[in-house]
Amino acid sequence: EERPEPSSPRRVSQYACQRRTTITNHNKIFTDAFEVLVEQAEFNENEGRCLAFMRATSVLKSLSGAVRCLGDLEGLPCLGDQTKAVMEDILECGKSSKVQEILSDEKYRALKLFTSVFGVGRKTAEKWYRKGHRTFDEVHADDTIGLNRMQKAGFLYYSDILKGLSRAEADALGRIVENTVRKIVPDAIVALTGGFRRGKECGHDVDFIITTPALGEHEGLLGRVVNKFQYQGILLYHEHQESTFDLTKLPSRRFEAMDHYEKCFLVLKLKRGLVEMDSQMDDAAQRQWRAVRVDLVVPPITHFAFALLGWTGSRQFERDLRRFAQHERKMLLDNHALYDKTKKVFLSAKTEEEIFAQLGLEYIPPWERNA
Ligand code: DGT
Ligand code: MG
Repeated sequence: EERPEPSSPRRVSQYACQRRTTITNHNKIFTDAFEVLVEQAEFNENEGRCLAFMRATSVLKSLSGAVRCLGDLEGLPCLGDQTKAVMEDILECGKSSKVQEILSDEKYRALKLFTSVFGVGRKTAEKWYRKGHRTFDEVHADDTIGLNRMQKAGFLYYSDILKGLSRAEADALGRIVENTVRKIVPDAIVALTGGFRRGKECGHDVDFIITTPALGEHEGLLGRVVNKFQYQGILLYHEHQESTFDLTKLPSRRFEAMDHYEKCFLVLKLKRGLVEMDSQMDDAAQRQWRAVRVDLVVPPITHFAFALLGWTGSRQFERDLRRFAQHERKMLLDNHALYDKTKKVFLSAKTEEEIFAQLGLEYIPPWERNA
């Protein structure tokens, strides 16, 4: 008697830090829809719904093939009735009516537009919406609205920043940052982090971690780097945040809180490549340069591994690393440190591999953290 091969039992973890997620997403049709639902839930401050759709999105991204029917979802974590209903809609009609409805919703569209400006968060967008504004022109025409420096830069370089950067542009910027930093501290460490470290082909900004092998030598470095950018004529905007780092503080439980390292949010001029120059040019394109967003973060060398792990992302990977640490290991993890609540000690680490090991996790390389 012939028996069908039992389908291999799938053991997919509920934690993104126990899954390997490359940039190849076989379920984009579903995850694109979920991302709209996440955003809508964020705008409405519905944290539970937001988390549910973020986790579902992340699980689908980790799959090695496309989901063809709801049966394919058997045994997968984080997929509840709500997410399955949306997927069923997409499987049947090619799109979700719920998502279509949101995409044409006036409030969603306005908030989406406003938050696409560098320096405009959900709260500001909501404020502008409640004043009755729906377009940038309406915002600009309102004298009662005062834009901060970051928002002014955001509008000034809007289309350049919105376009984001290619891998080649990120590499070119990496060389500029590295050359500038090394003129000040020759043996400084400049590490590409964020989405590009995970292997993404494009990104909304480029993120770098900068530090020095000699402890203490990183102090004052960032200010000097920014001065050099200014001198080179490539500095369009910068917001420098001083370190508020405190070694004795326990890791933060709140994920969304920014870390305490000294950092700088920048808009820099990047020279255009020759290839681009040939193509049809509008006014903006006739400039020899374009504006790009760059983040520089400067931890002390002792905390380099934690900063690198924290800034490599993805956001969902980071969220689940922290959740795993807390719920499975009774440890607290953030961009600065790992703390064992049972033993009441900080666990140090020189490399990302050591942090994974301290957590009792299999090491996941950056290109498999696209959760
Ligand atoms: P993108 O949009 O192409 O630049 O993609 P990513 O993944 O580079 O995203 P980005 O640049 O916003 O942030 C890089 C990583 O840094 C992100 O995965 C997590 C971390 N990060 C950035 N901002 C925050 C924050 O406000 N809080 C926390 N906890 N982490 C952050
Ligand atoms: Mg980034």
